Amino acid sequence: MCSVYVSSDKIRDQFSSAMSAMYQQEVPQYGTLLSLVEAVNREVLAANPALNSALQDSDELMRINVERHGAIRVGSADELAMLRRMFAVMGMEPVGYYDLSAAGVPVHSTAFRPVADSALKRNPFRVFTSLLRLELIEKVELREQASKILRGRDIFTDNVKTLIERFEQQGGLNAADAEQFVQEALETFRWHDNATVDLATYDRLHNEHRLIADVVCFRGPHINHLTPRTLDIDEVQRRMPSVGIDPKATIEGPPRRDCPILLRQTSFKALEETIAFADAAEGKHTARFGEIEQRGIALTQKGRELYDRLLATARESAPKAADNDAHQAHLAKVFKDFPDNYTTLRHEGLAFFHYHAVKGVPVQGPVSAAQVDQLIEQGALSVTPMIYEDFLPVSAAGIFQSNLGESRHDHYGSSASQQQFEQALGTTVIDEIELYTQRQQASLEQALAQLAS
Ligand code: OOG
Ligand code: NI
Repeated sequence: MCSVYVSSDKIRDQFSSAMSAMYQQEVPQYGTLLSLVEAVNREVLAANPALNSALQDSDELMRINVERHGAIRVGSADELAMLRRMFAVMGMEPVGYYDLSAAGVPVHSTAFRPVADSALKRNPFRVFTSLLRLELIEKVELREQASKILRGRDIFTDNVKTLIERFEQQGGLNAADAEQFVQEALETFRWHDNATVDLATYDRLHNEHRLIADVVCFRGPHINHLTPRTLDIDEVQRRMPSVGIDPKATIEGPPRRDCPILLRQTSFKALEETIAFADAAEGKHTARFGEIEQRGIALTQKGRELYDRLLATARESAPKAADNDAHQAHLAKVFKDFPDNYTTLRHEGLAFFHYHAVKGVPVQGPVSAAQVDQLIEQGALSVTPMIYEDFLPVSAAGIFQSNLGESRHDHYGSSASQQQFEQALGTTVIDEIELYTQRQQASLEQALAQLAS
């Protein structure tokens, strides 16, 4: 029977495109950034036919044009739990746990994103979602005031809540409901230039931490950036000033390599925005910024440990350079210890791959997981890098901080609390490494079964 329901993949695709259109209206610089990224991606593909066909072969070329990640920050367990249900309508699940308190940001986070190969191919839209940790506010009175303000708001429209319940009861939404869902869900992420509190309250919360004011003083968790994916982040960073965009000093993450790993990111600061406060006072607030990312291969636990170790070595052996070229040169030197060809990355179990059976190549000898190298050599089996779909806590801290201006908080004494986060969320987060492991295993089994048949 043909389903009357719209697929979650389609709803997510529609939502991500509606969000992009809304953000383009809200933050014109985002539109400028999209054009720049598009132009650079086009040039990279034209100059590099091998990359072009590799991306085409791994079905990645299509998704790059629509690929975005966004970020929001919410204030309470109830808000986070309802968001989980909202994202589920779009086939997005919580993956990974990120503790930012160690970096002086009073939040912990997860990424809502699709998990299946087919869903990622269609549109890998992700939202980095942070929950404010009110318990980290030291002043009891201020903590209670913040908590009271948050209790008084509802960041979801009545209609979206009805549609979420309908989705859960029916197991899907029809076309008209799906369309309405997209519009209503968008409201949660919209910017409001009027605060719900008076200027004095805003200032008190802002003095505690700028992020606390951002979460507590508005009607909803406005989307604070929407990030396109580039194929050459160094080039985009270089060209940003020529289109009037001032990037942060350095690119976060690993250095430029022949085989890109994990995730590289850079951001620019958004302009100060005028806010009308509840007591009719006018003030300024800076929350929204722009960011670009370049994605590479996902690393295994072993690969990730090597990455973390080298990154720590780089940070210890030299303070972060103010200049990106110097920072990159230093990183590149330290990362010489990280193999930079796919064969070694695979042999040493440092990264994840997709396996594919190659049609029309006669197979010699047995077909089994133990024969993978021989089958690859014969040309019967091919491998493509599995893209990293997640985030990096150290990079995320750098992105947060570059947008927090001078009002820095050194660190919070508290430690990570995944359990507490999961309790608020109403479910456990998915372990990202386990997910990559399963996908790699499934692709290998499928490819071997095809070769054996
Ligand atoms: C999120 C910052 C983290 C990323 O790409 O690592 C992030 C935020 O500022 O809310 O978006
Ligand atoms: Ni981001």
